[in-house]
Amino acid sequence: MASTYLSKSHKFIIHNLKSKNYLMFGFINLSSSVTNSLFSPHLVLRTISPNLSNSSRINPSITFSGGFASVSGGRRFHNATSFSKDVDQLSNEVPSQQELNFPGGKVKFTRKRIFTSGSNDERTQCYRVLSENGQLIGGSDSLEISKELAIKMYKEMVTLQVMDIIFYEAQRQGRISFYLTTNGEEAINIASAAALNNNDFVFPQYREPGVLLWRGFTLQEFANQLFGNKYDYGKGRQMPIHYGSKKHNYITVSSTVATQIPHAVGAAYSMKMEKQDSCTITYFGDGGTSTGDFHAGLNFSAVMEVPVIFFCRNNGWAISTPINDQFRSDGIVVRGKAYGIPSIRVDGNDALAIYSAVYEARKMAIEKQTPILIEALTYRAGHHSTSDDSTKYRPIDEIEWWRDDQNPVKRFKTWVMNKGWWSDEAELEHRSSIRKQLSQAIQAAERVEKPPVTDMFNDVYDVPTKNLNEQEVFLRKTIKKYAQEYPSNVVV
Ligand SMILES: Cc1ncc(C[n+]2csc(CCOP(=O)(O)OP(=O)(O)O)c2C)c(N)n1
Ligand SMILES: [Mg+2]
Repeated sequence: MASTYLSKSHKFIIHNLKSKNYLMFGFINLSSSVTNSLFSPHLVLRTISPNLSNSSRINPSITFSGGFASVSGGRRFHNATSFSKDVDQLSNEVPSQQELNFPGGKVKFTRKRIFTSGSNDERTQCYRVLSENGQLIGGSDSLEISKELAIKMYKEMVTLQVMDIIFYEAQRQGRISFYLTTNGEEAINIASAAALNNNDFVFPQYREPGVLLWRGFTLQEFANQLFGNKYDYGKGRQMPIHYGSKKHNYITVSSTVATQIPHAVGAAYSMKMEKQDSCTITYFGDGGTSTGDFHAGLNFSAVMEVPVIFFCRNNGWAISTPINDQFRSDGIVVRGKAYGIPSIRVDGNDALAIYSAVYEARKMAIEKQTPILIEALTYRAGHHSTSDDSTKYRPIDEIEWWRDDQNPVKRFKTWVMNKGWWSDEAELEHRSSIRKQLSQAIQAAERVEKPPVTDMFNDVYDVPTKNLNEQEVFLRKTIKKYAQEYPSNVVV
């Protein structure tokens, strides 16, 4: 579309040098996108004669000047000068300072045939507040964090670590079918959650259970989902780790990579229409940025100016694919600029930097009604999931360096300890209490019966289809015939 626009605009200039009988108008028809579909703003190009320019068929918010479309009141289309001036200037030798009035702002001309560099010679800087040894870096922009908040953040990071250890072991013991840790990304989980409000909707990937934990999802609720028992809100239909909670405004995890991104944009757009004092946040990995949904989501959000925070956890790997095999850009943060989105790169292992960045991002998103992109640099210190062995494709030294030297929980702990807010005794007590609670939660979740077989077939069709009915009858017969192959607590 952009190339069509350019070539048509170009033709327009030439055309008008010959004759002024026809004008070319290009405009973004925003109104139809609102009424027709959330995801289809129409960029419309039209050629009409001047006598149609006052026609009621033309969007009255569009003003024309210099032959280039300009949306009055729109913040991205402005600075039009007179038509004749453009023509005069273009017909002369082009002075180097001359600018082209183009939608989005003035563009300077140059005589130099310069291609913009595609290399990452100067990489985008990374915002950090806490040094690797847990010391506050002097002069850094950061928000004050109260003792109460800091302790809560630290305790939740530890809870997440203990959850990962215990649930991972439960999978290894064959008690649950699958698990996936947040190892190395605890600060991202907890510090970002702490900077949000509970009325902000979360559209997660699968490595952010800490956000749900922060909002009050209980260890028992986590265990119920992992065991797929009748108290699982997903009725046992999903694999473990597909948590979701209506009460906590946490949309259910979808393991289809990046589908949550356009959903978050659409929901943010509805918040904008309803003038709500909230935003959405969507989390995704570096792998998620290699999908079309990521690009469509970013572009749509920028054009529609919606309050969404895109939080990319760039942890270096998409299962066994390293980031160098995924993109050649300077990571993810630079993509924001390409789409017109304010963006920041942040140290993903620095809880204070994440907290400050997300807090500010939320404020900007709501006050300015704009999307924000955050790229957090971190490392997936665990295997991708229990179905993976990452030592097969990456050096153990690399894993250990990130897990030990760059550990986000250790870094934050040093800071809270130095403040005198935390102690080794408090740590022991907290860890052992969480371990105990988890062990009880697992035992309880295991005892609870599975959802009834009928739940596998309902909630989709008002009247189940013939083939669904047949499958249900077949499944019931099979369970009865091979009862020893099925959990004894399935209600058939
Ligand atoms: C559309 C789609 N393609 C591929 C997969 C398989 N898959 C599951 S997780 C994953 C890697 C995602 O990596 P990333 O987004 O970086 O998240 P991370 O696991 O590193 O947190 C892939 C390719 C999928 N689930 N969905
Ligand atoms: Mg990744």
